Amino acid sequence: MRRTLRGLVALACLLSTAFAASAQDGPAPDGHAPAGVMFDHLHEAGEVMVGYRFSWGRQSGDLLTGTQVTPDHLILHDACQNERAVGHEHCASRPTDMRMQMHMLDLMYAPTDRLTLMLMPQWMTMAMTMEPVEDPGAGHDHMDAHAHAGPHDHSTSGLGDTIFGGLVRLAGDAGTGLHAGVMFSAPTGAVDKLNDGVLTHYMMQPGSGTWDFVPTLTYTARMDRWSWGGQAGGVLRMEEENVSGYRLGHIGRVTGWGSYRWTGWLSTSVRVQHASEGAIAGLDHTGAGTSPPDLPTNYGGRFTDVGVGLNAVVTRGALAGHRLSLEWLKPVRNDVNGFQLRRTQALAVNWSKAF
Ligand SMILES: [Cu+2]
Repeated sequence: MRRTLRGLVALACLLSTAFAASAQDGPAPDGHAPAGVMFDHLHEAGEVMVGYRFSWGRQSGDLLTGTQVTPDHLILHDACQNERAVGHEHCASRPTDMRMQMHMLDLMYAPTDRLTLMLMPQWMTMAMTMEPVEDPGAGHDHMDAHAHAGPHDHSTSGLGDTIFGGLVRLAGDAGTGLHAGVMFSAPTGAVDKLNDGVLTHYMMQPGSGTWDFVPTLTYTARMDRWSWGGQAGGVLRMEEENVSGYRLGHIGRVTGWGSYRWTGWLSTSVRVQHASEGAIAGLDHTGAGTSPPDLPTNYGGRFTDVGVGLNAVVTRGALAGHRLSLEWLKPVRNDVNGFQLRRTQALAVNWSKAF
């Protein structure tokens, strides 16, 4: 009996030293936040990091009003209504599916332990499927006029906005603590992409068109195999309108996550995020004005997502220090302004290596 007890104590001591060692030696997979969180970590003085972030988002299926599915007759009569619209506009078409892809270069350099500089250029690709809205009250001629259209796709791609700035350590060290992100977004992405000769939907433009302030406050902590963190941040548009005469809504966002390290190279995470986004301000450029995403009032809302993620890091060998993380996000609540396609899922994938 006593021998068994002594054996257990020895095992416990051995395991705790192993855990302590795995928390200290080399890079830890949970040293970075889940893949969908940006501006989450700092570097030590002199360190450079090169990274690539990919994110994909999809909206499909129902057209929502607030949290509810929009009935067909409202899509036809209300979804394209606008105070500024001339006359009475009916929706001619509605989106049924939208895919967004972002490719981002993630460059970091820390001149001191307290400051890490970041530069993040991006490339955007957007694709949308639309279908005609049928008007049961219309005459036969009216139906024929739209009959040739059927579902159709249109897409845009191009350089997105360029994010740059610094992360400032307020307390703690490289792995844990509190830091502020003072980032800006330069309007390098286009806001004048056309579709059928008129300005395409705001959501299909690769850029915001305005200089934006992107502040964040991030807290991270760890204990043995557990780590957790939280971030509050936003996007504040610093100009009244862009070259196309409108301005996207401001965004506020809070997120919190917890992560468990299974081995020295692998951790998994759970995350909750809530975002609130304003409607579009300024002139509406809906030349045709015949589909919901052409109206500035059909943008923004309150969105809650839950994400599960996986972080891995190579701990030894020729590829030591290479990080790969992946996170899948599921919107659990969509509360949209106006009329909008339901957000269905999103994916974030990161690779990075520090030198
Ligand atoms: Cu980094």
